[in-house]
Amino acid sequence: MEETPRTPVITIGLNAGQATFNYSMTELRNLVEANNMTVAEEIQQSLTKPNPGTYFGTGKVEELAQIVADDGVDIIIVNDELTPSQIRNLENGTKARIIDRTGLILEIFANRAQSREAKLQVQLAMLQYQLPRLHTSASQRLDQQTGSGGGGGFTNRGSGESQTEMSRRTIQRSINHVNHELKEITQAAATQRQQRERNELPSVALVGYTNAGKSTLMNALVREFGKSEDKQVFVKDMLFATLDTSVRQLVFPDQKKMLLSDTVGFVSQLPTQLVKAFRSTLAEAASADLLVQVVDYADPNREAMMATTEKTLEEIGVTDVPMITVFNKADLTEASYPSRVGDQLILSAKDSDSIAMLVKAMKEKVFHNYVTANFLVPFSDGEIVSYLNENANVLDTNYEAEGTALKVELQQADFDRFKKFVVTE
Ligand SMILES: Nc1nc2c(ncn2[C@@H]2O[C@H](COP(=O)(O)OP(=O)(O)OP(=O)(O)O)[C@@H](O)[C@H]2O)c(=O)[nH]1
Ligand SMILES: [Mg+2]
Repeated sequence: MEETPRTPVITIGLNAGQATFNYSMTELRNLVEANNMTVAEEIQQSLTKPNPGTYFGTGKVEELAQIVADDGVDIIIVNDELTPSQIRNLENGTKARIIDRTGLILEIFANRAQSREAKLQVQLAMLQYQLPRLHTSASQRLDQQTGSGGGGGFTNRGSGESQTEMSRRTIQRSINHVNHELKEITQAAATQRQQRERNELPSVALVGYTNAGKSTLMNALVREFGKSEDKQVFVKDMLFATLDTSVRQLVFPDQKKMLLSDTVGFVSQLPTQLVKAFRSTLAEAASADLLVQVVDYADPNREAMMATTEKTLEEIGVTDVPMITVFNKADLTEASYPSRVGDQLILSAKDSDSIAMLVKAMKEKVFHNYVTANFLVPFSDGEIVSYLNENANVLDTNYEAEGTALKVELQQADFDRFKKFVVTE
């Protein structure tokens, strides 16, 4: 397949002395490439406070205009979210199209969305991003119209206003429409989740910075412990490969079961519109019994990426779910793996000993309400024996005169249900 040529762009960031500045510019470069563009020139301006009108200082805007004219690059990507009027003023000053960080991330999500739900969620976020912008840019046009004098001031104002109002109404109507459709989809998902919760299976959610290897880990676990008909999830070396939540059931050789979910990755300053729109996708993490934070151990910016993940989890209201941290891609580093210290694991998703170590750690964390007991089940209650064989870890079975004698490791809830068959050794 022929690659479409990447569109060259200029990136620019405001350096206010924040420790994360360089990392955020690297991240912006990755976002640019994820959107099939390439950075022709990277510029920064040291300024403690943005200029309210143009975000950057007047000199910098002139410099940008010069580069645009000289290099023929006509898109400028700004590292932060700008106000609508800042975007407009910069566009006027540079004669280039301005895309802010939020707009860029929204574009990437829009290009990646596959499922109906993801598409609707992105659409909702985009509409919500447009709404205030539409208002201001339209009223600005209005100012220009009235300011330009001439006899038509009043009528122009009138038509301008009604046009804005009309566009606003159209967008608002679309928002309502999308919201309505999404509600139906998410209600179905919530019902499924409730059903699963009733099944009392513990749930584990893979979370973390985009491209860390969450989906690769999910696939490795499903390959070994999933049902044979379970599909593999999409894996690719790119930002935001996953935009949907997938849930799979894992069954271990001792009959213990858990639900594992894989979801959208994070990036710093994930637009609030997106976080809100993807709330239902991210709900899986919020309701999990355990989070597995996946970190790209081979990335020099991993500390900042972890901080980003923790901040995003806080933003979506996930604050007190226990967590283990997986430093993944150890095969690309000098570290020996797999290794584990407490709740921190260094491993590689491509290595089977690593997967075994991860499984052991996850099981320790979620299967703590298990007990081991001896049962004597009368032959007339054969269905209980079947139930235990399917749902518990039967360690020993003997057929005796009075019934089936079993030694079983089982959930406390099951133990309570079958208490009357318990015998002491
Ligand atoms: N060498 C190596 N590569 C890995 C490992 N785990 C994942 N990868 C690669 O890293 C890239 C991203 O993996 P994904 O599993 O798609 O990452 P993700 O965290 O699901 O990313 P998003 O869905 O985009 O948030 C792919 O090219 C994987 O093959 C690993 O342990 N070692
Ligand atoms: Mg993924």
